[in-house]
Amino acid sequence: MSAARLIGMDSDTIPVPLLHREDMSLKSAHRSIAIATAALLLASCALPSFAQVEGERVAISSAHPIAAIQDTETPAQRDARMAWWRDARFGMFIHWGLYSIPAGTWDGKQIPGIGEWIMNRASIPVAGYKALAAQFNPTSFNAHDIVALAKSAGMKYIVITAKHHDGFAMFDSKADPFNIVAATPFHRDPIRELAEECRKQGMKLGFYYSQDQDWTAPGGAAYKTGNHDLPSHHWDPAQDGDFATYLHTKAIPQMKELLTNYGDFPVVIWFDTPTPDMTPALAGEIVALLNQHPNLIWNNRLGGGYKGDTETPEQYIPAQGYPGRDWEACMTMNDTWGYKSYDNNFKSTETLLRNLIDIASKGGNYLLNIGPDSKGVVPPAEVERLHQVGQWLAVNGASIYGTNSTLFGPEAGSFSTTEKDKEGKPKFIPSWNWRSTTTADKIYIELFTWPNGSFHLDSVPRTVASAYLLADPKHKPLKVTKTGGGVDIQLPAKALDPIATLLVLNTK
Ligand code: FHN
Repeated sequence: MSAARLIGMDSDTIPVPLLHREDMSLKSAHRSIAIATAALLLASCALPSFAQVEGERVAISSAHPIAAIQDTETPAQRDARMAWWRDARFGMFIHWGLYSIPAGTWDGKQIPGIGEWIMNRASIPVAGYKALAAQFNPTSFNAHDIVALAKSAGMKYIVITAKHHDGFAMFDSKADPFNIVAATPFHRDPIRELAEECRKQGMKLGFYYSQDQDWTAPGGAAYKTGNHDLPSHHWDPAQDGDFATYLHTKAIPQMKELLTNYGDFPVVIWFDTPTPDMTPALAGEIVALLNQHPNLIWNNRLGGGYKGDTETPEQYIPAQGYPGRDWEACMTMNDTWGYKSYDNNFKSTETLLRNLIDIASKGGNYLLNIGPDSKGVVPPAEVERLHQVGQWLAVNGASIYGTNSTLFGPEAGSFSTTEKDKEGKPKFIPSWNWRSTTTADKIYIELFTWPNGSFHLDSVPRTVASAYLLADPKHKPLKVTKTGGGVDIQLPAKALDPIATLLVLNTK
């Protein structure tokens, strides 16, 4: 029986296994009963929540053992708390850890899948994996350069893996010795160095923390890959133990460290891969901690029925965003989050920019990943693309930061009448001619395809007073002709940018 069924989720909330997310673990019948009991208390309030890996749904509930800030704040308080994040639109995700040493290869074999999952995918024993720490000496890591890279790309916040599923803390932790300061020859705390640099350079900093999966701490959860056995999906007896004990002795103490040792940071806690191990009661203990930091933003991946602040579509852009919900699409530049030496399948700058614009036009944020190598060097292909994205934003950023979603909609594409998506629903086929973002007195039209002569809108819900191209330093007025409820804007013969030229409509 799937874990989801055991905890009484309705059919709308059963996680659909995908890729590495092949199954979820329950460690014992005893725990199943506890989860089922908790679920019975909450089942009447279950609401579906979407947006993690495409096709997957997780259960959320409107009743919680410990109320979270999202349950108690007023809409105005929420708007104030989310304001900087909504304006930011573009952030840097950093996946960096011990997995950057094997970089996708173990025992001479290239291990399929994402690089940071190598311990699980190659069934590396705990002791063998932990031994990597003695080799980890990323002397080329430079917090100044990484923050400057994010700035040059036009990113407004950074979220770094403080601890990924491998259990290795990339920060100074007194709660657990398997960390970068205590267990490596590096002896430095990159999280502290990044926090200091972010403060200097005016960047916001958030921490990713794998609260549920931990493959090196006894009792930590593990998703199934390959032939890892039920009920725990562990591959080494050293992983066996009690989940609540893991949470009480490692995860919660480490989250306390992260929430108290870095001054005004983190501004975001980015949870990941919740399993049924995270009962509403256990998640409530984490929420009690989060509640002590009332400005914090946290995502929908805590588990235990909490919806958090943000939907987190991963590696895809939803057809219409999530009206009424904050959301952030996280994506890789190649096909891995953690560094893999032989993954060169990088997306083009055009694709990255189109993604950013598409996401902004639907009211979301873009969290774009970099994966530094074992020396702390960011792959040059990533640096190059980020600089190019930043060059576009330096000219056209007004159409992205602090904007709202489109007033139109059909320009994004349409649903196929024949093809189905991963959930069996009509597949969304994007169209790549243009997108639109808005502010109170402007409509921005991001033109991917340059129209011949003029750009036409059938209907505009505002009065268009004038128009110009954002990349034109003189903002020379373009001829605007009213046509019924719509407008025609006369354009020059050539686009000003090969990827996206911004047509700005001043509106009343
Ligand atoms: O398993 C992780 C994965 O390694 C990576 O961290 C991504 C980022 O969103 N989250 C999980 C998969 O959903």
